Parts: sequence; structure tokens; C-alpha cells
Amino acid sequence: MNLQLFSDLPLADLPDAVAGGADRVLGGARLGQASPGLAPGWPVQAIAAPLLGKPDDSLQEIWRCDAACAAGESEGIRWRRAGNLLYGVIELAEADFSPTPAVSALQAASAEAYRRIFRLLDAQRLPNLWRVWNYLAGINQEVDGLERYRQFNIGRQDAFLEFRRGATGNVPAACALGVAEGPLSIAFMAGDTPAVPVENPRQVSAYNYPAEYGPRSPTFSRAALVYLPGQEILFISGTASIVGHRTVHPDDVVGQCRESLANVAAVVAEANRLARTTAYGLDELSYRVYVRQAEDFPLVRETLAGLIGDTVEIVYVQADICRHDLLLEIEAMASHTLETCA
Ligand code: 3EB
Repeated sequence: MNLQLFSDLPLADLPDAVAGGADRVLGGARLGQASPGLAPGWPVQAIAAPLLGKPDDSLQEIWRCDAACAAGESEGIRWRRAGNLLYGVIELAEADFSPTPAVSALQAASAEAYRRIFRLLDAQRLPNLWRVWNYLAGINQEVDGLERYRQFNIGRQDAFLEFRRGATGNVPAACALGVAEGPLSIAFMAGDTPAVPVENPRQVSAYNYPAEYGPRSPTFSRAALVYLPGQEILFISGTASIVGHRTVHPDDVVGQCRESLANVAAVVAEANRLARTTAYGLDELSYRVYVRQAEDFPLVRETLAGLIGDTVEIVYVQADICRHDLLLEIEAMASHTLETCA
């Protein structure tokens, strides 16, 4: 089994990378605000956030494997599976959930989305959630006294606990970003073997954040090492300018950029202690960088080019970060061949 990410393909119906092999596409994402075009046969996460530095404002990402995929739909989740690897996408409209004085529509939708994901993974006997991509509208808006990101965190953690999954330690790599409008959108990858969670010694684990960041902690690990036959994949979660549990360099986008990359480097170093293959390097990662204010983009690009070079693959997206004082967030992935015993 081999899984490969194509992170910057045009929005053509069948890009060259998949021509003749659409059944080998596990799934993907479409980013930008250009018209999404015809829906392909695989599950796609639509991320309606502007792209930065791309005049046509659109791209698609594709996860391609070297085996044919099985496809299905379960409780509104579109998914595909190749061997013991599954990718799915769920979108829930908050309007379909009735708020109560105790539970906002977003909290209810978040819990329900994760419950459906866990039911699918249990039914498919692929219980290990490896990587989750979360997008929601108005992430920093305060509604009924609680920021919407914090409402999402309650629903997410409730579902983990309800399904007897711990909410600390063995939790997936993730990101959680704000877009202008649209449904709660969650994409996920899961497998038959547990991910190896990776934390960052420079940061308090997010699942241990103190209550000043919300009534429930976020449920994610700083990175995850996951294994397919013959392959090791490193997923680095959304990584921001946080040291300990505090935001550092408020109002200083260059400072936040440097600190975020220092955190990515620390996570990579920690992953390299745990990895079964050769060490990962910052210059081999494939990056997605979320920038809160579009006008900061040139400075962010210049700063990152100075730190990791300008030949590195980076997709820039304008999105809201889950703390109002964070100006950017960096996520990344890489893959290594695993030497298998003869
Ligand atoms: C942080 O480190 C920044 O809630 O799933 C990064 C990655 C962040 C994932 C999530 C949030 C999440 O706290 C925010």
C-alpha cells in the first residue's frame, strides 16, 4: 500500500495525477473560492477560504493510493477505503440542530459529527482516528457568552468520552480553522493500527490546556506517526505561536511565524525520536499555512522562505485561527518508505 498526497492540483475534473485511476483516489479537498466544478467520485472536503498567492484562487488536494478503493456513505459521511485505510468527509448544517439553553447548535452538531465518525469507524473495524481537519464558520465569534471554538471543543470532547475514547494522550492530529460561512465540515483519516501520538516539549499538550481557554480542552495531539504497509506518514497538527499554553508575540506576525516554525521543528524533533524511518527534515515537509489577515501574507511568505527556503511546497490559505490573538497557523505532513523485513 502506498498513499501519496498531491497538494496543489488544478480543479480539473480528472487531473493528470489521477487520469485513468479515479478509483485509486482515496479522497481529497478543494480549496479557494473559485467555482467548485463537477463533483468527483471521491469524498471531497470543500474549504471555502481564499487562497493567497494564487490568482485563480482554487486548487484541489488528492490522496492517491496504489490500490482500488471501496466507497460508501454512512449517516451523511462520504467515505472511501483502501485496505485498512479510510478517508471520510462529513458536513453538518447547524440550522439542523435545535439549540437548548445548555447546548448550542454548534456544540450539538460537533458532538453528532464525531459520534457518526466513531460509529462508522467501529462498523468498519478501523477504530483508530489518525488525522482530522475541522472547519467552522465564525470560529472566534462569541455567542451566548461562549466563543464558538469553545462550543465546538465541548461537543468534540463529549463524543470522544461517550465512545469511551480517551480525551487525552491517544488522540488524533488535527487542525481547527474558521471560515466565513458554511456548514461544520470535518474530514478524517483512520486506520486499523493506533497512531503514535507526538507532543511538543515546548508546549502544554492541548488536551491539558487550563480552563482559561474554555470549559473543555481541545482534543488533539501535536502530531501523529501512522503506518501503512511499507510506509510511515507524519502528520503535524496545526501549529501556532504558543509557548507553554500562552500565545506569544501578539500583534507581531513575523514573531508568530518564527515561533510557529520553532514549534514545528520541536514537534519534528520529537517525532524523529519515535519514528521508525530516517529523520524527517523541515525542508521535506508539505505545508499548509493559514494566515488570518490577507495583508500579512507577503511577510509570512518572506519569513518562511528565509527559514526553510523557497523550494518547499507551501499552500497559503486565509482563515481564522482558533484564538483571536493568533495571526497564523502552520500544518504539515511527510511520508517515508518503511523498510519491511524480508
Ligand atoms: C493550538 O495549538 C492552536 O482544536 O483541533 C491547532 C490544532 C489548534 C488543532 C484543534 C487547534 C486544533 O491550540 C489551535
